Amino acid sequence: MAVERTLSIIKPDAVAKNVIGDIYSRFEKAGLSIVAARMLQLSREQAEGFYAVHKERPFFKDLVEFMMSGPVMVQVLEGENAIAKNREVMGATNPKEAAPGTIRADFASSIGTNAVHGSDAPETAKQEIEFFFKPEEICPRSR
Ligand code: RTP
Ligand code: MG
Repeated sequence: MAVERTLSIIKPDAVAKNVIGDIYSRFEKAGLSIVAARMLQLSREQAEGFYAVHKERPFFKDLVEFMMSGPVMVQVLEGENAIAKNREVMGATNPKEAAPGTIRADFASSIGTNAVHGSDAPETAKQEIEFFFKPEEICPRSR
């Protein structure tokens, strides 16, 4: 299996719940290493730019407002099969459909307020990592 990198965001609701450490622990237990991280408050431009793929969707405005509503923790996760593994640990977008023990089952309150983001494919992972981090800000664990 290939070593991959993926972009993860702990969204404002989960930061406000004070569960950054709990979520980091789940990543690490799943074999994912945090190789870059930054806390920031997204500007409207950043939130709209990051979710530009959804700009025609009815939930876009609410999504942007929510992502700007408080600080987020942004990290690059590295490990074997990291993109799929992170999405497995996250659980389904809608917490009502998320498997027990997943981050969204435990911390998300609705489909819009759903605790975490994770890249969904190699190409989007690359774009999303570049959106937040310069190459020299990433500290690879693998050789
Ligand atoms: P994410 O991008 O945040 O990791 O989530 P995802 O892949 O599981 O879901 P995606 O389809 O990419 O949607 C992005 C985010 O938009 C919000 N959403 N709201 N109200 C709605 O029907 C609705 N649908 C999607 C969610 O917060 C979702 O995470
Ligand atoms: Mg998505």
